[in-house]
Amino acid sequence: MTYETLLIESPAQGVGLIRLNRPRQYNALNSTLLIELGHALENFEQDDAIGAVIITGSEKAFAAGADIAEMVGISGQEMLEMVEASTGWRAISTFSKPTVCAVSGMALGGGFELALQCDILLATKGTKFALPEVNLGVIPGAGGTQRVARIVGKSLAMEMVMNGRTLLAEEAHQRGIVSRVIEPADIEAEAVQLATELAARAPLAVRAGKACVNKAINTTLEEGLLFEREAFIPLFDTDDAKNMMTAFLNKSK
Ligand code: CO8
Repeated sequence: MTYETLLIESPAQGVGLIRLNRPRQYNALNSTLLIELGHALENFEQDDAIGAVIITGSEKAFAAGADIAEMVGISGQEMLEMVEASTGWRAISTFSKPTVCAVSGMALGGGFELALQCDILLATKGTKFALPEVNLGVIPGAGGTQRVARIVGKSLAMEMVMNGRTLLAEEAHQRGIVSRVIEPADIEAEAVQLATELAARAPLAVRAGKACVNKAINTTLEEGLLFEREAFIPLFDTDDAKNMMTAFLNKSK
């Protein structure tokens, strides 16, 4: 499948890669890109050969946010219609397989919000993360205020949302936004290696683990523990659990 704003690659067995590809606009997320992203994710969701997906951009930019040229002058109602048509947001938030986001250059506004919806964030040294929507008279609208506040805490989240404060990758790493900071030359290889490992693991266990961690971020401990119990028990009925525990005891693969 070819897209106008995305490149789809298959860098390793079991791994799908989506590359945002609007180089002249710093990969700004226009409606076409967000619809194509929804389509590409849906294809990977349905493809049993794919166990993990990488989302990345270019060395210069992951994405500079929503496309301002599309938003200028539109009404709230028109924005609502645009959001509802942008299937990529829904697709990333419901995607069941693991996603690795490899970010270089900058992840601003909606670009940062897209990265925050991936499961594991890797960033190159010096990459800039920011929610600069306030400079345009609006606020983040794809979960940025909620997700950033949950990760970094109130005070820094307030600076980022109300004052557009930028975090470099190193600080984003210290604050738990990013799990690894990597040399620019190595980020893609590291993302592929990580995604390959994830794709090779027991898929039902990986998906259950993803769902549980996401639940932890969104609910009380009590509800989260119940959710974990409900995800944990059925895994004992899977062939993977039976075979992998037997293999461990037999000291075989
Ligand atoms: N949208 C559209 N075009 C953009 C964007 C953008 N977000 N960012 C850059 N571009 C375009 C520029 O207009 C310019 O186009 P042209 O060459 O035709 O003039 C080209 O990219 C290069 O940009 P610059 O000349 O500005 O390049 P610089 O290197 O000087 O600066 C920056 C690069 C820092 C990326 C700068 O362009 C910038 O600050 N961009 C805007 C960043 C921003 O404000 N992002 C937030 C957007 S709002 C948002 O994301 C809301 C999300 C809500 C999602 C809700 C969904 C549910």
